Formats: sequence, C-alpha cells, structure tokens
Amino acid sequence: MLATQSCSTLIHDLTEQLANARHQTDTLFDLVKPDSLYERPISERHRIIFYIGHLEAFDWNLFRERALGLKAFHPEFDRLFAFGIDPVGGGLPTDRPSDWPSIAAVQDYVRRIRSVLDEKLTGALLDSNASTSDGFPLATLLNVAVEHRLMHAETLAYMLHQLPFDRKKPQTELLSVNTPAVVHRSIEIPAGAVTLGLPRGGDSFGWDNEYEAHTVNVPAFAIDQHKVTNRQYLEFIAAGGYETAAFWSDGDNRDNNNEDWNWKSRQGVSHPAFWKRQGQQWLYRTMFEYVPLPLDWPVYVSQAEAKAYARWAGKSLPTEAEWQRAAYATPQGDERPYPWGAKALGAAEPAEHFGSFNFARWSPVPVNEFPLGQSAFGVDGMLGNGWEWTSTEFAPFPGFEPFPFYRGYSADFFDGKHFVMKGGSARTAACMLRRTFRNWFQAHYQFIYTGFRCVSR
Ligand code: AVJ
Repeated sequence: MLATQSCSTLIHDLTEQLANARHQTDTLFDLVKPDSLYERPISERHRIIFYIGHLEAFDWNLFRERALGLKAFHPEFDRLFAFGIDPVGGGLPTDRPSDWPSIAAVQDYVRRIRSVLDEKLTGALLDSNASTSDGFPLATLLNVAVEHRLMHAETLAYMLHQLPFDRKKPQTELLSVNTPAVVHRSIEIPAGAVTLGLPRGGDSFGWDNEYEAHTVNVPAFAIDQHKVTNRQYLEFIAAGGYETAAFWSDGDNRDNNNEDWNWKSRQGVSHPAFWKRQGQQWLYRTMFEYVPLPLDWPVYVSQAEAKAYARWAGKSLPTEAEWQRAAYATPQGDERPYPWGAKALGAAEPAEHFGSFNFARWSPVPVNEFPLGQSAFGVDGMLGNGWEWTSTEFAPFPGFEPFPFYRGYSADFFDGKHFVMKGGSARTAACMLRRTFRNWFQAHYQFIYTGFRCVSR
C-alpha cells in the first residue's frame, strides 16, 4: 500500500511516489486474467489494453520533449495511447480488439519508456531548479504524472468493477457491514465564509482547476450528518422514485428540463448500477462477488439519481461551497486542512482511523464507521468511503489558467454537463484528499464510487 502522504515538492519523494503509483496500477492490471485484457467493461470507455499503454504514453508525452529534449521512438503509440474518452450524449466507441496492438508490443513500449524516464529524470532532477521549456518546475510535472496515474488507479478500479467476476483473479475481502445503527440527523451550518481554491505562488501542488483561491459567503443551511445509505435509497425506490417524473426534473426554467427523466427512461435505469435484483432480494455487486445489499453502506449513484432522491426527500444536493463549509469551516471561524483537524491521535494528515481512502479496501464501509473523521460541525465521513455529488457545474474559478503542458485537463469539461464531486473513495490516493482537489463526472455516469448527502436551506 502507498505510504499516507500528501503532495510533495521534494524531488526524491516525487520519484518514489511515481514508483509507488506505478506499482499501484501494475497491481490493478494484474487482477485481470491475461485473456481478458481486450475487454471493454464500460461501453463509454476504451478497452483495458488502451490504459496499459496510456499511463506510459501520458508520462512520455509530458516529459519527452519539454523537459528532457528527447526524440520519439514510437510516435504511432504516443498518439494512439495519448487520450482517454468521455463521450457526451451517445457516440459510443466501435473499435474491435484486433484494432489494438499486441500485449507484448504494448508491454515493450511501457518498459522502454520507464527505463528511459527513470534514467533521464534522475539526471535532470539533480538540478533542483530544473524547469520545462514553458517555465514550470519539473516538480510540477512530476506531480501531474503521479496524480494522473493515481486518478487512473481509481477510475480503472471502477472499470474493473464492471468486468465479469470470472475474468478477474479472485480475491477475498472482509466486508464491514455491522456498525452501531446509523442515526440520521441534519446539522445546522451557520452562515459564514469559506475558502475555495489554492493561492498562486504557494509551494503545494494543485491542478489548473484548483486556482485561484477565493472566498465565498454561504448562507445558513442544514446538511445530513451521514451520506445517504442503501437503506434510505431503498425507501425512495419503494416510494416509486424511479417512476415519478416530478422527481427527475428541475421545474426551473432550463430548456433541457427533462434530460434526467429522458436519460433514465431511455437507458431503462431502475436502480443503482451496483445493485441487482434477485427475486425478492437486492444484491450488491462488489469487486469480486455479489452479496446481500449492505444497508448501511453509502449508496453509489449518478448525479441524476442523487438529485431525484433529494427532490423526493424535499431537500437538495449541496453546492460545492456548502460542502466545503460543512467539511472544513469551524464554529470559531477558522478553517481546517482536513475535516478532522489535528485531534488527540496526533498528526492531522490522512490516516486510516479517519476514513476509508488511500486504497484501504475495495468495498464501502457503513457510513458511520469512522466517527474520528467528523468535521468541526460534526458532519461524518466527508473524506473517503465514496465521493459526494454537489449541484455545482464544473466550471473555472476566477483567475483560472489552463496548464500550458496539458491545456485540456479541465477546460475540455467546462461544458455544463459535468458536475463537481468532493471527498474521495476507498480507492482515492491520500494526496488527492487535499481541501482544494476537485473531481467531476457527467451527471448520468453511474459506474463511479460516488454517493451524496442532502441539504435543506
Ligand atoms: C478528474 C477523474 C474526471 O478520469 O476523466 C485522467 C482524470 N483526466 N486522465 C477522468 C483524468 C485525464 C479525470 N477525472
């Protein structure tokens, strides 16, 4: 497992983090039986083989010319494996397995890139002021490579989750399903300010969309202490939640008012993607097996489903700023680096007693499993055990500038179709639990480790 550590600017730490991240993704691909690497577990994404090449092509395309001044040795693969896909509104890929290179050729490409990068980066890094042709410190690029790979370690887990069990090498996992009964209540958060974003010129790493820091004044609201559980979501289903159009549209002035309802109807969605009905019973699909639905685990759903539940409950999804205030603000008016602050157990850095993250396990745990992780206001489980949907469209903060070496990382998704998720899942690396990290997906994407909690205003 990865050491629990946050982002670093120290070169030595960074090369070690890259090695750890490689180990993490290698282990994931290793979970797949070799005859199944050309499968496409999620129809909106590439086949598994693409990602083996992609993780190396990404690093190589990032460093090769601008940091190391090297020549390409396989430009065709550099292009083939350069970018993943996220089709908006249909347009699924239609390639066939035979369109892709052999596993041996891809592994060769991977090995060659790793050995060249390891050799050349070590040299370049000896100069502690090393920077790229566009003037960024080499440390920033290394953070980009490490976090890009760690994000894929999570999104690959979503993908392999959907791969049929018999195409994976089985693993046993002890599931946590019993904790003290979950008592649901909502917590009043008084009106006040909260900081979003990172100030430029600081020495910690952030992606382009985390800049710049700014203050938002948030009116008073009340927020669920816990994430919405499978048990609560069952009540929504029993109340006809998936058959009632009123829960699926905004009733506001948007032209695409019925988009969520139309999506749900067209796709025939009638329950969360991780659930399966068997006779009178609901089963839950974990990474390796079906189990009876664990009622106190957080429900993982698309944003459209989360919003429908919230409307049924007479509540809303939190905005990004509300979520941030519930997680990091305090009654005293200061802000904590992590929801739990520096408590009796010593350092405030993410540690396993504060929540389920940093590859701690495959499956969720009950929503009340880690009371030590509570925020200053007593809101529980805000980091780990599943990302949380906000109602906020993924859009730039004031002062946003794309990274010149990766212009599309965020900007390609400022399209009104992607929404901000905050928090983290069991498969989120510790470094991305920082306060300013922003994740996002399309409102209709169901295969992510993402749940929600509701607010009232
Ligand atoms: C930030 C998780 C939404 O997976 O689409 C990986 C991360 N971008 N390679 C995604 C990403 C390019 C991105 N998310």
